[in-house]
Amino acid sequence: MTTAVGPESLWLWIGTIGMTLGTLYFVGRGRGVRDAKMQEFYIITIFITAIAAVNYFAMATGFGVTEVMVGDEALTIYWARYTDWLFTTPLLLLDLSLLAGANRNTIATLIGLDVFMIGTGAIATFASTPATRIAWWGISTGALLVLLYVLVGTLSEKARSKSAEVASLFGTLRNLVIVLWLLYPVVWILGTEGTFGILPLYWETAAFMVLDLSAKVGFGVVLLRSRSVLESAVTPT
Ligand code: RET
Repeated sequence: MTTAVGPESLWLWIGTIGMTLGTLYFVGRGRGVRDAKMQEFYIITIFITAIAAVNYFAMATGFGVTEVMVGDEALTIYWARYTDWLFTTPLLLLDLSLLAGANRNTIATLIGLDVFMIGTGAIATFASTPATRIAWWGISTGALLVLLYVLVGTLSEKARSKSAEVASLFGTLRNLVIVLWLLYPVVWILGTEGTFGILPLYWETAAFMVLDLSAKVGFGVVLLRSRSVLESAVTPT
């Protein structure tokens, strides 16, 4: 089950290499961390980039790609994005939740909304008429907006009860997530999936690669930068 991959494979290979290097870097940083609570951050973050690395590899080698007919037009669909996002976006939210000291209900709400968002986004991607594609995109984007609302409300309030440095790190990561995550539905709708034909597949693939590397490797670098901040995050106050 392999499909010919076009010139956009350049970006998919850069994504594969970037995610692999990110994984190795986080493994290196995590060595020697003994505290079980602190290890959680490293384990989660390592899985985020490792899962992305294999999905990028699947896309670059033509496994993670298929065609979807919309009317009489055949769209090239990189489905492995969705298997990547389905697992990695909940893990990113888990990192943020642990940092903020969120309770179980808040974590479940965030991850529930997230899976709902990626699931309905996948339906949008495979739907066979432009109108239904846009409708599912709207449903998925609605879930994203509610998710970000919880991030800004409940989760930020939780983080404020932590030490000043943890609250500040949380604020940085939260803002990064807000900006980057909002760009995904924009790239989707302007790209080939949106069927408006504004952004060709080549540039869409480049845009998703830059977003994915920033949202995963960039996020992880900022999160794991300071051991002392993480230490204070896992110390009960
Ligand atoms: C889709 C299309 C439908 C509308 C929306 C989307 C949102 C995707 C998001 C993806 C985030 C991915 C991340 C990857 C990790 O690096 C599915 C594109 C709202 C928010 C952060």
